[in-house]
Amino acid sequence: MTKDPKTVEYHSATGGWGSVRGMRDTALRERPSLGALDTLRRQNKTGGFMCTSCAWGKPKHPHAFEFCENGAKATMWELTSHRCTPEFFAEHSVTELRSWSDHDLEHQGRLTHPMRYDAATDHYVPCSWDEAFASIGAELKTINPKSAIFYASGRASLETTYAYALFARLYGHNNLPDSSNMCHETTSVTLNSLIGSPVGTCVLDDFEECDAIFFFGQNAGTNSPRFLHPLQKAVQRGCKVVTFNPIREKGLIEFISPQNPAQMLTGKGTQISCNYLQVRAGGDIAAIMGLCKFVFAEHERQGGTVIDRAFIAEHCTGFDAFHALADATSWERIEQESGLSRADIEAAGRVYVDAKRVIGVYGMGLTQHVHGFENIAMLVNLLLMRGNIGRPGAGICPVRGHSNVQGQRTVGMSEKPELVPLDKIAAQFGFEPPRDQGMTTVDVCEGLLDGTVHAFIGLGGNFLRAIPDQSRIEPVWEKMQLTVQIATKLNRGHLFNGRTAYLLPCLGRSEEDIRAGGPQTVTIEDSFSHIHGSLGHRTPASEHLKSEMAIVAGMAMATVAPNPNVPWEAWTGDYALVRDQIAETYHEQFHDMNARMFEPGGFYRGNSAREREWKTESGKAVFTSPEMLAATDVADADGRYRLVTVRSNDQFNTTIYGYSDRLRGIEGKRDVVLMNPADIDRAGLRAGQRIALVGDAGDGHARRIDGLEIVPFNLPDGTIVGYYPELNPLIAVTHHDRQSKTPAAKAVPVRIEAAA
Ligand SMILES: Nc1nc2c(c(=O)[nH]1)N[C@H]1C(S)=C(S)[C@@H](COP(=O)(O)OP(=O)(O)OC[C@H]3O[C@@H](n4cnc5c(=O)[nH]c(N)nc54)[C@H](O)[C@@H]3O)O[C@H]1N2
Ligand SMILES: Nc1nc2c(c(=O)[nH]1)N[C@H]1C(S)=C(S)[C@@H](COP(=O)(O)OP(=O)(O)OC[C@H]3O[C@@H](n4cnc5c(=O)[nH]c(N)nc54)[C@H](O)[C@@H]3O)O[C@H]1N2
Ligand SMILES: [Mo]
Repeated sequence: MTKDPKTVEYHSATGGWGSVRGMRDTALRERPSLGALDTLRRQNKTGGFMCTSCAWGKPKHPHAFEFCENGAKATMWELTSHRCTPEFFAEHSVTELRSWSDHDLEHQGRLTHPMRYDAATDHYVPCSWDEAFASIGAELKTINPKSAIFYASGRASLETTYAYALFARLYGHNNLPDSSNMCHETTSVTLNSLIGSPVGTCVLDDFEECDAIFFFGQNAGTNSPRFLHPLQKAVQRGCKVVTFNPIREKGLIEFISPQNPAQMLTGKGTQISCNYLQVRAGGDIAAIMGLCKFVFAEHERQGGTVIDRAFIAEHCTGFDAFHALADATSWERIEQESGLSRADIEAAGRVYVDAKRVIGVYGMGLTQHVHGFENIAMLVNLLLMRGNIGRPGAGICPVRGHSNVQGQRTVGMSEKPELVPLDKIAAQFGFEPPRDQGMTTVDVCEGLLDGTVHAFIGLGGNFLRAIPDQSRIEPVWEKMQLTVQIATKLNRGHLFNGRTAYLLPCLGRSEEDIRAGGPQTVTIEDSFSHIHGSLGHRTPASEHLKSEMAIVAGMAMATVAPNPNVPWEAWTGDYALVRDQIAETYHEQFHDMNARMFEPGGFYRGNSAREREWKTESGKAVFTSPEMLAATDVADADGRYRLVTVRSNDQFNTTIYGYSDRLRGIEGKRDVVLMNPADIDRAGLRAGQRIALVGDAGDGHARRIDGLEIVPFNLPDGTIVGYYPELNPLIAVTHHDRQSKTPAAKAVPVRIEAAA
């Protein structure tokens, strides 16, 4: 593993003392309330609360401290002693706050009071909860329900989400996009159509049995650090890890476990990847095609023993067409499109062929592309060739982002009516739910641009900052009649308001939620389809906060006609009653939910594809023959780059904890473009120079960000990297996965211009 002295990088392993310092820096900044350490000790353990950071599984036998640097930061960020009060809003106008950074806005601390936006003074002013609910209900009643959007950001519990989606349907729409629409919606659509399950087929135990793990575009060290423990264990028992990623991400190279005193003291970690292939952005269809070609060739060479023909004959369709396509695709094109050499791809293919059980892991590096569907379909092809789906130690493993984003989809938060048991819901609650397609995130953006969206409710999140084409959408956002944001902290999305606008502060998951029926538990679903109860213990940040469930119920009661089967008050007093309803709607998966929610390791709701029961149209698992080899449809051209937007370990999405991307060696700044030294030379630029990036979508809209600093970095030619969300204005809303409409935040076509 060579080090290029001309590029910036981090010279230590992931984990280790660096991660401990990372947590300390957040603690010093946030001065979390006394007792936060006690909360951390209970994090991700039965009877404790489930981390609000990522969705990685919670093991049956947790570590003494079952949290990572990011989970600790997320908890301290929520339990901060800073408060964002009515006095703060009296001091600063909303327009003034728009010039603040994402970090500075959230750093003000927890929101304490319900607030109404007063357009006359351009300030948020305090209001009562009753006033807020009455006014929201009155506004919603005057508009066509089909023009209202109920968004959720993947954190709210199964109980709240179930009630929220029911509220939307009682009111009259399926416009229920959640953050999944910008994230793993490509997974839901692709896996559902190819293997008949919208979620991954692996469980945590599979990582104890697999012989190889193939990683595509998932940055475990930064984004799901607790994954590094099972990964390290797997490597130590001889499992091979092969990584495809344009960036040499530290966590997939070396890891020092902060839970291991010997490693901490000696500074000697575990090497993770045995093969690391720096595929160019958008090059995975080609790279995986190369792997598959190698498997076909080895099958011939080894006398027909490599491909699992029996499995394919019994379980799959489309194999022959795919075989013909692989034969017809030349290595020359594969090398050109992937940016990898045939020798490197074949060496990786050798690991695949030699392994009995293989897991395919992936993240945003596959989903957030114009041909994200085909990216994932190619990974499915590769796995199916050797029967690596539906047996222990093997499978497909999309790593989900938000802690309950998968669960929200499971319990009805979906704009796709075909994914929701609407007949069951109709019978259970005695009303006719809408059956038409609701709006995805991209549909909402387009609806805002053409003026057909009139109300937006955000159950958490920072929609306006997370979407593409932000600079075009911010001004039209304010034409809406009603905007409501339910949040813990102030963010940029709260600074653009409809004619009537409310900012409603809620409890965080680590906080005690005492209702008529006593302290309330909530539940969430992790990336492995396991359901966990979560009990908050901390004193709420302010006495004026309400739980998300109470806020949803408050809005619903003010908006929809009373329904004897939907007792909002009773549900708000005792969430167990909502769990009974979830168990009724989704009986097979959620039966006895109240009794099972504290099972160690969570209860498993099952997955048909894991059992090799394929709930697809053909009843079989599907081989796909993609028509393209590049995951983008923008041709290569002189001066055009493929921009990848990524996260640092010092942020959680639009929440910017600080300015240290320790694992990439970038400190104190985020206004950067990473570029390889040869590309810098070719473009006649120099390290440290300030430039502008401009969008190159070719649709006539100007997209530009000025003043970015060039940082030399080890990357494939033509691939450049910058930070999300700062660079979102460069992404055209039309740049999305063609099948699922997930915005394509990777391989964004851009050019470089002189800074203004
Ligand atoms: N600390 C932290 N943790 C988080 C989050 C956070 O913001 N901060 N966000 C959470 C959320 S919501 C999510 S969805 C997950 C996201 O976690 P990831 O799925 O890891 O998402 P990204 O950070 O976008 O990084 C994607 C990775 O794909 C690589 N990549 C980019 N383009 C390509 C490509 O064309 N091919 C291949 N093979 N690789 C590519 C990038 O170099 C990067 O390593 O993390 C969750 N956890
Ligand atoms: N360019 C680019 N764009 C991207 C991505 C990318 O990789 N590149 N990634 C996409 C992905 S994967 C995702 S998931 C989206 C994320 O989009 P969102 O989920 O909408 O954004 P977050 O930044 O996670 O939301 C942060 C806000 O949530 C609120 N919050 C925090 N905790 C709670 C809580 O417990 N309850 C409530 N009600 N509110 C809370 C706080 O006010 C905080 O400011 O962004 C997407 N956008
Ligand atoms: Mo995400």
